[in-house]
Amino acid sequence: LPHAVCLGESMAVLLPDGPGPLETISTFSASAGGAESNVACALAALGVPSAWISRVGDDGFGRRLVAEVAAHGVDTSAVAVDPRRPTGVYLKEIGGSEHPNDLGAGRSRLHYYRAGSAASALSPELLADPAAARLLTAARMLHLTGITPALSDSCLALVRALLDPGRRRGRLVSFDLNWRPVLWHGRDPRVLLGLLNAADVLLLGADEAEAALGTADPEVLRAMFPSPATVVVKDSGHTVTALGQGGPAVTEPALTVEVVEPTGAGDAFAAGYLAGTARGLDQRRRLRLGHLTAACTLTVHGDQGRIPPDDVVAALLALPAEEWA
Ligand code: KDG
Repeated sequence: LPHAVCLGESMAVLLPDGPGPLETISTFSASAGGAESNVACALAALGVPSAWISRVGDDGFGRRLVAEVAAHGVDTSAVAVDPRRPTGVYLKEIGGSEHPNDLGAGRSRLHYYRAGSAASALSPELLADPAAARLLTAARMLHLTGITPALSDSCLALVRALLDPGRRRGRLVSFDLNWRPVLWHGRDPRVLLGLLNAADVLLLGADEAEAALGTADPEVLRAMFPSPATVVVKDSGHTVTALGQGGPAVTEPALTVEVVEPTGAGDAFAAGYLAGTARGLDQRRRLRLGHLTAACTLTVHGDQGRIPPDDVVAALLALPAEEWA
């Protein structure tokens, strides 16, 4: 049975074969992606038994998603198949061509085709599903993100139900803000404030916190969310600060790596931090394991990096401060 359950939508991903606006692209390669399933895969790679709960359509993209996540050793027994709605899709647009509509070198944009998707029909009914209930009852950790409540009212109701103190049974809930403004069009993102405050561990990207919450100052964010035991603020990839309740702030710099492709690095950080929490590491080593896992993803194409062997990880976590990063 899983130690950690990650719940949320994953999608088929279509990556263009080169830079340029979509009107110029004729070849895309297909893969799979989604914040919460990325975390589940990276947790499994770090030796933390994990499960991913979601819904997919009764289509090839859905079957591919489930197969790919399961191939990482993640329990997918509670992924429901919806016969009436499709699996969501996103396309990536990458800047760097000469075309007048180009985004600009170094910039990229996700285009979602996920309105009315199978996962957007997730709802509190999930809690009565025996497969999902079995995993949730066993799990000591539940990982959620700010993407799910943006998808639909029923998804928001599910996230609220999962955060309800009466249902937690001592399970640690982590919540990554994962701010996706385009998904909130026509919906009120202020609901996020109550959700964030109901978690035990809050993971906030500094640029996302600035955009969604008006500040990236760790102390201000700590005061804004009094409930979570730990608030973790990730400063645009360079340093991460964890603030407990009343304890001193712990700040740890990222490893310096050659970035190949950043997608999924935030999810990898979350998985490393949570795996460190599951192992009972101190705060600094949790942050280091987060940075290390993120570095593995930053240095490859695709959302999943290869984690080094256990003895290498242990040696890196134990380095004196002046030799780290
Ligand atoms: O987190 C990296 C991607 O997998 C993610 O951005 C796609 O889940 C995704 C979303 O909804 O944006």
